[in-house]
Amino acid sequence: MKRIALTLAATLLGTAAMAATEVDANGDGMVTIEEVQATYPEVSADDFSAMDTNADGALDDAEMQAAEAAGLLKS
Ligand SMILES: [Ca+2]
Ligand SMILES: [Ca+2]
Repeated sequence: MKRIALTLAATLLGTAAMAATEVDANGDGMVTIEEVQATYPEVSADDFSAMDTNADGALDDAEMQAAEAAGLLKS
């Protein structure tokens, strides 16, 4: 049961996790300003601060999703 639940969760989260993993160069699950700017050079420190809604200095999946939804990250 546990394995099935984890597989389902991974499937459901798979799409949401894609955005962050593309930008997360070192794969630690958090996206720093350096990693954002490597993919989106036009993102300024102010833009990054606006995306980092919990102000921990890095973007998690939820913050990446919110930034994309808000149009702050344009590929
Ligand atoms: Ca990272
Ligand atoms: Ca954050």
